[in-house]
Amino acid sequence: MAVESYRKVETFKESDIKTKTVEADVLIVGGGMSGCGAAFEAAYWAKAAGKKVILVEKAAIERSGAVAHGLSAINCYMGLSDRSQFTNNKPIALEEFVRYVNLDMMGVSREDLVADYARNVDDSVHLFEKWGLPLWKDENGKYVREGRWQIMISGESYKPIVAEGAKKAIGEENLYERVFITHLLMDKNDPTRVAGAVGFSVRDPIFYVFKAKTVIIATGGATGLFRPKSTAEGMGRIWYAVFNTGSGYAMAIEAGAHTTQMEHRFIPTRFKDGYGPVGAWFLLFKSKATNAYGKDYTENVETIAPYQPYASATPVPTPLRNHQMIEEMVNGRGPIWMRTDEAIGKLGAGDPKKTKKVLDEAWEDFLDMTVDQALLWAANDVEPDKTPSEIAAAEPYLMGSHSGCAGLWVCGPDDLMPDEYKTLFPLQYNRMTTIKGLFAIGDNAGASPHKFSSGSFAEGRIAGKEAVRYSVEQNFEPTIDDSKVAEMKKKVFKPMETYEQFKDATTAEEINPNYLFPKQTLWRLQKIMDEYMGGISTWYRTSDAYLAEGLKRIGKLREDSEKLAARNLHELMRCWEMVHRITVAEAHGEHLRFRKETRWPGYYYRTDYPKLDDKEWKCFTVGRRDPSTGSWNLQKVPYVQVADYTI
Ligand code: SFD
Ligand code: AMP
Repeated sequence: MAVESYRKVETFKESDIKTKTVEADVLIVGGGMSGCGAAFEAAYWAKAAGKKVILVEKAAIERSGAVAHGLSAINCYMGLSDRSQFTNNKPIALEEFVRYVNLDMMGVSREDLVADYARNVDDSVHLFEKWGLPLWKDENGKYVREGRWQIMISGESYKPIVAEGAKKAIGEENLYERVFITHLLMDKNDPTRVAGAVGFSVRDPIFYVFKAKTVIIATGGATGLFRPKSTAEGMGRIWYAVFNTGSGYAMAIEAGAHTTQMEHRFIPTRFKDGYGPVGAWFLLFKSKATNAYGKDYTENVETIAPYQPYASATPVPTPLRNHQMIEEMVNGRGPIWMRTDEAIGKLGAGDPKKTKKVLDEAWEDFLDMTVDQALLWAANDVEPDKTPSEIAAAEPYLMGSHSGCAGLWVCGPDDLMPDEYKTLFPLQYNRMTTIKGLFAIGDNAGASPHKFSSGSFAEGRIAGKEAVRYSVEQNFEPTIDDSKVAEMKKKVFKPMETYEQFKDATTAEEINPNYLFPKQTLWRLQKIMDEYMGGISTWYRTSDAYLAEGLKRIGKLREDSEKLAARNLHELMRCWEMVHRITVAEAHGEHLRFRKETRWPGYYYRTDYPKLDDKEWKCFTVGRRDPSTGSWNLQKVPYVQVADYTI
């Protein structure tokens, strides 16, 4: 689509919009890493069972989602080839990884889910290699490890390679691209069971009704909730995928699914302004980061001493590493510098050939994954072997696949899921949410972080297989309430009607008391979240009183979102992205309010409960928004250690 067409005014009356109904057994929403994994695996089992799998994506899967512009590492790879180790109930060989993930979450994670994707992930990585992804190899033909669990790739084309695999598996005819999903459909005869989803084409005036026995949500995390550091012409330059606007979370919440750990967020430490990731520098190049006075602040163990036993973990948990850095900045010892010059100097050891190799790898790291960072270096004449580069903590992102674990409560594998969880939530299909037939994967599955790209794909495969099993075993035909669908269609296209109705009531299009555009809604949301819910302007600090006020303001914004206006289909998508973001923001606020402690300093601080409180809060928060009243109910769910390790 040409740039002009985003700006062009082309509204449609609801009556001029065609409705297309598509039937399937398994509907996958989102064609990112986890969605592609789900498609690949579901297609295999569906073929044998005579079932139909479709995938719906708001963009084009070849370059969509977090991996759209490539990656330079696969951050989840176990390197365990002997699968016979996993036949016992306990994930013996994976204990080290599960321990690492759990400590990184400051003691609270769904170890059953973590062990489950981890025991399956290697196979997916080998598949990527078979499909043509170049993995770095050393002189002995072994993968080059960035760190203990991370391996290096030349991954600019990672997503096209993975997408091709998924596309071939399900068949082009079952792929619906540039279709934005807005709502889930519940079954007419059983409102606790999912029966499909609705959405619209962002290119043509078509309303889609997808009728399906089971739905897998794979729409990534939620970005753009908080005011970002990038402003004005840099707006939109953030670390995580701008395309991921919390759709899966929001749609599941609106349908009454249980959420977990939605107070959790990820604050990535990144190269300032370009958002270049730091992992390769810390782990592969063994770089140090220092404060303005040249001191390696990670040696400041007293800063994190109050957060034992987690502070003694190796590596120090991600939030605590952030905390060490933030303390430097807050106390006037910033800016913080990644000592790229020293690291390259050490690795090059005075040998020009060696130095050139390291330099090439350093540039490739960004060119493969965060091309903007490479451009920023080039634009500023940065020679990383000569000068250090500034790093900083970014704005918060809600996600469940990186070092963040916000998401939905899902069923674990039968052999690993603790009885406590089985009793509380009697679910029978791995990765199914508390809504019958609705599965959640990747960023959408909560309390199970560190999946990254590969683990998300592997988790998609787990869910894809289970969704087909569900569609075979559950003997029902989804029934759709036609009058509800008609209502939804009206609602979905309302922003266009609002615009047409009121556009002449102003001489300045953007200033109109009758409507608001999505961008204006975005700014208002980001201001509320930033100032009341622990964004960058308060150094991630909040309290009950601030949260209460923030939630009140989110409530008003939700009311006003009824008046969103759209001038074309693209802007209509922006409207619905905002509606989804508002629901996720509310969930975040409710969960933050419920957990009365500071469990993840460096991610956020409760100034009224500044301490970590293992006695009361070493547990999951689980929430549910009542779909009919909109009120939230939160509960504690005990954390259960599954793997055999000691802290
Ligand atoms: O360096 C709708 N990630 C990294 N993973 C790694 O393995 N190695 C790395 O090097 C990584 N790094 C990294 C990473 C991400 C980013 C942005 C950068 C650097 C700059 C993390 C992984 O990418 C991430 O964990 C997975 O991709 C998560 O998978 P998933 O499936 O949960 O999300 P997705 O891939 O973004 O896909 C979501 C899809 O949904 C679509 N979508 N479609 C229809 N209707 C709607 N309403 C929709 N809403 C969203 C999206 O378009 C997208 O296709 S590093 O930092 O660690
Ligand atoms: P990042 O580039 O920050 O996304 O990190 C990539 C991978 O390296 C993730 O698995 C991180 O958890 C890990 N990582 C990043 N920095 C460090 C560090 N200083 N110590 C240990 N692990 C790290």
